Amino acid sequence: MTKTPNLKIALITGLTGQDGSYLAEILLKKGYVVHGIIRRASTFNTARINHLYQDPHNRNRKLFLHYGDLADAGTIRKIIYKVKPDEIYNLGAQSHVKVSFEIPEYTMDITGNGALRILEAIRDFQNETKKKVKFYQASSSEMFGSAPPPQNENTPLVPQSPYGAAKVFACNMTKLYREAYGIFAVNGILFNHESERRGETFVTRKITRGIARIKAGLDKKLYLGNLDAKRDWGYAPEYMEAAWLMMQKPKPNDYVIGTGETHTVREFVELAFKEAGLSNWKKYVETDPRYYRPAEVNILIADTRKAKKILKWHPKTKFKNLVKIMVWNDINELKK
Ligand code: NAP
Ligand code: G4F
Repeated sequence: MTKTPNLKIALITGLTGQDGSYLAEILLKKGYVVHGIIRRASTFNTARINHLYQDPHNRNRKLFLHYGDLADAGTIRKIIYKVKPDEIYNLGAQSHVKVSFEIPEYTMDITGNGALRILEAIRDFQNETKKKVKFYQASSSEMFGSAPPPQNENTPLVPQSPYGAAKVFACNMTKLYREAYGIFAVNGILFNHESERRGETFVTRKITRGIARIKAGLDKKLYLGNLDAKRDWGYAPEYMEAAWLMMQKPKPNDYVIGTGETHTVREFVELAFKEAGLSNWKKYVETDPRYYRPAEVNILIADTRKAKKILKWHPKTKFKNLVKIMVWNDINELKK
């Protein structure tokens, strides 16, 4: 791999996901060369990054894609040795909490062990080449589980799902490799963040897509699970800026990122229907036990004092505006 002098090189796992696509945009704008690991699929999985794609024949291209999988240590290692990244962002995961109850072992392998595979490769790469590589782990507020809010970097981790437990493992390994081997490794403990690119089965996007379909006359009902759960919802692109900031500090550390505000799923539903001009949401929404989880995280509220003080990071998009952005995006998408 030829290295263009003075350009920082980033490697992103989970490039094709919501966060990976925003992070790639941010890093390309900052002048990075970006490498992303993507999974082979029988259908295209690159919709979120198609606008960033650069022809492999373009000699000045800054975005490179590599096939790989977090289950496959050998390929991950090969890519790291080939790319020689300055910064690795591990955003790849089986990221759906409800699904993690159905495929717990797989979730642990990808969401938990995936991080360890990268850390081990970094350890060897640094030892052999003496080149420093920084590591970002996409940790999650789901790790707090049943710990009472507000939650910060010192709050005990009491996960309530296989996904949460897998993230705790990856978070602990990240801390351990920082302390034991001196690797620049950080945990970004991010609370729920949403956007127009949010996966369609997470509750916010499920609601806004459902509303668009009801408004267009395609569906009559929207079926949801627990409407009483409370989440601290922010806007995804701002959270990826925070991830980058953590990697630019002189010393590695862990940071909680969120808005400090919490809302029930019911509040999201009510506001989103109202925004779309459908005033009586109860006419359209039904609860279905299949969307309930065997264990639930009841309430999340971020205490972001550390990020505000050290990273100078502040959330900008308020809850009401986030709902508005997502509702109109889905209504307009459907019209297209
Ligand atoms: P997402 O949209 O579900 O994206 C997950 C990414 O991981 C996708 O690119 C996916 O590839 C990839 N992936 C899945 N399994 C993989 C495997 N076996 N090997 C390699 N890549 C694999 O998630 P997101 O919302 O962008 O979240 C990014 C990261 O932050 C995740 O680790 C998530 O757990 C964590 N997180 C998210 C939030 C949030 O609110 N969004 C909050 C805290 C932490 P495909 O496109 O091929 O499926
Ligand atoms: O949108 P959700 O599926 O997100 P959840 O479980 O909070 O997880 C997300 O945020 C985590 C950060 O805390 C990330 F780490 C994780 O990767 C993911 O991005 O569900 C939010 C709430 C839950 O309480 C759920 O029980 O909405 C409730 N809910 C109610 N009805 C529903 C539904 N969730 C989904 N997905 N689908 C429903 O029909």
